[in-house]
Amino acid sequence: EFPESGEKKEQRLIVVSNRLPVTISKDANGEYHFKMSSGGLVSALSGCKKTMSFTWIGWPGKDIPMADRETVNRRLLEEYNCYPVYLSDEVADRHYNGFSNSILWPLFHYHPGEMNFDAAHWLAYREANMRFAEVVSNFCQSGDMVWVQDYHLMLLPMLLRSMISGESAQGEMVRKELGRVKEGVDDEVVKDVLGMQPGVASAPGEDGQDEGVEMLDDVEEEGEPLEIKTKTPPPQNRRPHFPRGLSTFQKQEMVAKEKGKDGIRIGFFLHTPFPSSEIYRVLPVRREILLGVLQCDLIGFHTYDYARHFLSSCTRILGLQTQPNGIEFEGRYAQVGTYPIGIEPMQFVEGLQQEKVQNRLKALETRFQGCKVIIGVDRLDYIKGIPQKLHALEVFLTQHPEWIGKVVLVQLAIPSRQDVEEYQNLRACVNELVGRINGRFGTVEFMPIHFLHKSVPFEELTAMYALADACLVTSTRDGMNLVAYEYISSQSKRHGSMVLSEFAGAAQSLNGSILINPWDVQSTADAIHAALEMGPEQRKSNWEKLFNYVSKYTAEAWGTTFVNELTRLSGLPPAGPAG
Ligand code: ADQ
Repeated sequence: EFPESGEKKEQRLIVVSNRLPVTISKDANGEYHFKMSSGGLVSALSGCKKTMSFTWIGWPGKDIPMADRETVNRRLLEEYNCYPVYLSDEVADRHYNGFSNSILWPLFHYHPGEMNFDAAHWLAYREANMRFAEVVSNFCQSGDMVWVQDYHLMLLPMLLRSMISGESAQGEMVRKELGRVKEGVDDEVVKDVLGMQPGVASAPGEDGQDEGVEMLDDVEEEGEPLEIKTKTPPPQNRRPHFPRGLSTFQKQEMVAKEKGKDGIRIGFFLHTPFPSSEIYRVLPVRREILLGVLQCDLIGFHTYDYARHFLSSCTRILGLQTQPNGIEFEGRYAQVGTYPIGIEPMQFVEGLQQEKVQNRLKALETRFQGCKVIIGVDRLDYIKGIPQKLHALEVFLTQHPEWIGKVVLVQLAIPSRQDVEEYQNLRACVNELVGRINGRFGTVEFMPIHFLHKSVPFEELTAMYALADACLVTSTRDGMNLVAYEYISSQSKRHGSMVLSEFAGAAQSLNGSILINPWDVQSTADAIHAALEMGPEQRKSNWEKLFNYVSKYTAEAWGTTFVNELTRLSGLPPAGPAG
């Protein structure tokens, strides 16, 4: 499309993530301050920003009083290209700590035992996704690309699609249910809303209105084996008359065109693993979550296995037929692909040149002279396999006492999700193990484990990475694991060994690492030994392979590849529109 000026209209990209990359604070004088964070996603999108007009939509991390919102919103948009989605504290807490981190997170990382399903968390998850959909649908225009990030927002593609097109009744259905669910979530209402399993079909409202809710009518028309049933016919005045034989996709586009919101492409990327369908099917709302993302044009995962698990869950749970690279749903084709994320290695390479970092590195080298250093850097999360790492070190030191006093593990653990009970239990467990191992192998002069439960600044992190002779990643499941990438980027001099769990997505890419099964304590202990004893030539050749990969598959390349692919897609099934 060309605007009147004759210049090519700039492609607009809207990135949606749970948290905005800006932290807002208010000082004693009531003045607001904003601080941009430098997370991986921020650098990943730097490439797209060069060629597109770019806006980021997300939760700002706190509720802002109504009276201040206008000022805060304006500054966020003008200074940071950010647009906030406000959530009440309770919805935010249940959405983030409740459903996202106590239900989806454990399940997606093969910890069903840690999953605490709670109907009120589910309602809050839907409500938060609905708030996001409202903000995004108001914001977006014809031809926009919307890229939704991660497991916090898996209903958003469906809700957004229904809002921009007004075609699918699902969004309205959820809104109607949630309209009856006031904050504080009443148990009777929860029972009422969830009493309509299977699927998400709703009973007609109790509030006297007989506005029926139509669910996935086209899917039934097209003979898909979904269990969801139409309850009552839709009110005639809500939908235009469509010529016979149009697919849902075509109908959605017709309505969206009238609203000036047609041709909007939606992408979704999952940063965690997508588990095997045998694990995924444990989720009480397994259908809803799948249906939530199926309205996308492009669905991305870190690895081929995650993509395959997603497709087989669609087959087994929704009865849909899939292609190796996607799935046709309601006349739209959702392409499914693998887009392994990376980092910006030059940030570490250049960071290492800074005088401050060099001075710190020298000081650390003096401190640890005559002693090899193994580094571990993890959020304190049960998926990171920190207890397994400590057990393996204990076995290694028991079997190789000649190394006692000659190797230390520096374990940096960034505090994470401390409001969730499982994380508090993990912290106690790790503290106990560190104490036990240090008590057993330590002396007055020497401690085998240096455990820091805090976030460390970039300069310190880079110096630690450069110092270490080996890096130990023992995740029991991990979408990708960027720590491995950061370590490799900081090792141009030492060529340290990378010991990497085969259960981290990174294991599929980082050829040149020593792969381990963290559940196998003996082989992990053996890998620690091999890493420490490896000769310089082998280390150099491993590192060159690894660094080559890390330099090529950067965060920026990841963002650009995904967005370019999304730009290319029409939403139509490969063989043309169905019906
Ligand atoms: P995370 O689970 O957070 O990310 P990871 O990819 O390893 O895991 O990234 C962690 C980041 O936190 C790294 O940049 C690291 O430097 C930093 N960090 C960790 N501990 C720190 C400490 N003590 N001090 C300072 N910084 C620290 C999720 C998925 C991953 C996936 C990413 C990106 O769980 O599997 O790789 O998203 O998709």
